Amino acid sequence: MKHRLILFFSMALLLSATMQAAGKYLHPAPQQMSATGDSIAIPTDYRMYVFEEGADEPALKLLYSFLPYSAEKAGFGIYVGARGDKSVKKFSRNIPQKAEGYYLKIDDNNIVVAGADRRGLFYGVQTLLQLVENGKLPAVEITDYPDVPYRGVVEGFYGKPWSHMARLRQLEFYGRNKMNVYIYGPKDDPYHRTPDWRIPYPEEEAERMMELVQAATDNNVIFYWAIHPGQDIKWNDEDRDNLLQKFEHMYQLGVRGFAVFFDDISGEGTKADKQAELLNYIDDNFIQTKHDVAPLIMCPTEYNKSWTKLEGGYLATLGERLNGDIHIMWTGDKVVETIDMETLDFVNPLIKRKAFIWWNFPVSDYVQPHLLMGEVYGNGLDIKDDVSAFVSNPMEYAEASKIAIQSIADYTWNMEAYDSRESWLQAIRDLMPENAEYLKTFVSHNSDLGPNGHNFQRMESEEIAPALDTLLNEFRDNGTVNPQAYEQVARECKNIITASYMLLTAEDNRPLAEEIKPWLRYFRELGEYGCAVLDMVRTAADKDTESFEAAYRQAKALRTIMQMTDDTSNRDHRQPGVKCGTKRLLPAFDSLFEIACNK
Ligand code: 14T
Repeated sequence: MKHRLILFFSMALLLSATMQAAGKYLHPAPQQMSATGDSIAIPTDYRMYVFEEGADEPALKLLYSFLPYSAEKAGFGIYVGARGDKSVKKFSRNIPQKAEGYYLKIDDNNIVVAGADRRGLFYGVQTLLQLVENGKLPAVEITDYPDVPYRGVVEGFYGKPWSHMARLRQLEFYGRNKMNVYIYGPKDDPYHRTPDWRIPYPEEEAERMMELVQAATDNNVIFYWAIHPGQDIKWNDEDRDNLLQKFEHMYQLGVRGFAVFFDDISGEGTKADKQAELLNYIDDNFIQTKHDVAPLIMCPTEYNKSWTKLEGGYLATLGERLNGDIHIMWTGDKVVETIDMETLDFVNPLIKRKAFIWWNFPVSDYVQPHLLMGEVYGNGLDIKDDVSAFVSNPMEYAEASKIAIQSIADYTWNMEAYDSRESWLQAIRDLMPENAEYLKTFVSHNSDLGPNGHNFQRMESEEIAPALDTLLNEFRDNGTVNPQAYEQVARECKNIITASYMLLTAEDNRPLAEEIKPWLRYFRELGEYGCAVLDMVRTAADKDTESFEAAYRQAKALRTIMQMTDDTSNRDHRQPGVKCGTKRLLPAFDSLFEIACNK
């Protein structure tokens, strides 16, 4: 036993040392991985053993983009396939008995990528690509599979729907991050909601839908199309057929996943028995008869605990009546809340199945002036066996949402290994590889939601917070300046200004730079305001009245400019404006300004 433990720890050490030496942090983290030796150069002479399939198989397309097919006789063998394929028969014992799992082995003589199924194979190839560094591949053995069956995104926010280009970029990103669902359901697409849910897409939009479906397929993502009929649906045969006809239209466009949302409605449409009857009908007469369609998903009207009226029996009715294979969405104890075991202990028995989590983060449609680019934390790390899915409702800013989405990918793949900070830092590096330091500065001060109707809170500016507190307290209480704290805050203000113009002109992710442009301008003004306030503090402490006067006037002007930017940017019709640093920076600067004026 003791020896085994020692062996285990030395293996673990070897593993972390080797992976670090290889400079690689795989994400999502594999379930099991061991480093087995030195790295190998990416082979140039090899023979590939591949399963027979059309060249449009996504796993192969991806593989060939990096190792072109070769049937040459050579010493090095590359074995690629999924369980049941002749090409990987030798390794079938190594393939995990888990949906979407894979076995990956790299050594001096072979590369083996063996999936439990086609999607698992695709994920194995994704991992292989991620392992490449400087023309080398580490010798490793990996056994991997996801914790949560469905992982992905529901485009389900109010506000400007994502652009076509943004969606194409997302789908590729989901594939890379081993996410398998995208649910199309933007509240402001008229063909999704009342009253036009009955009408087929015009030709141009239909064309784009087909492109999206294709992009999803290429990335092994299930494209779900959601309908939101509840505000005006009549519980009669005519509307039932309208809905089925719309689904048939979407099926013709290539859609193979369907969802019906009954959230945020009032009146007749909210009746559980009617909803269940309709959904079972759709399930029996459409989903099941097509044979190539993913399970039906529904979003209930009472989609969170705080809105649940147990006496009314709404959820119990759904739980009892809905066909067992229909998924029921759930946002948690509130509209916006983290998910833990207690959340699921409440809902799962009621709905008689595992909840399909619709997580309302990083959606910002209720706090439009804020960007939610902070760490993803607070969800239970022990809930993998109690959810059927975990999908994120993002911001209308698709690129900016990728920080949270990538962390949700990491979390849902391997909860035990999930480290919110590491995942966040990696997401920042991936999003803007050339400007990661600047992006980190920006997002460090862009996660607070401010006061909001859902009372959801996120931390912000944690690294600089102690210095801000020290500076503020000593200046308020004694009129003195703490030199270390002052230095640290001054440096951060300069970093903020630098980050702002570096990101405005960054070339490594133009779409992101465009999305966050108004915030970048405001961010720079905030940094400049901070510098001016620090000048006020210093000159006040020095009793240098003349310099203080100049600093005061500058700070005041900059604060006015910030207000102007807030008043003229991001003209959302409900909640216009831009805000950054609302949790710590801005309140601290404003307080320092006040105190300095009263000294
Ligand atoms: F379907 C639900 F799970 C859901 O969350 N629905 C909406 C969603 O589209 C929106 O993006 C999200 C965040 O604002 O919240 C739900 O919408 C609401 C929530 C409210 F509390 C709309 C009005 C509310 F008062």
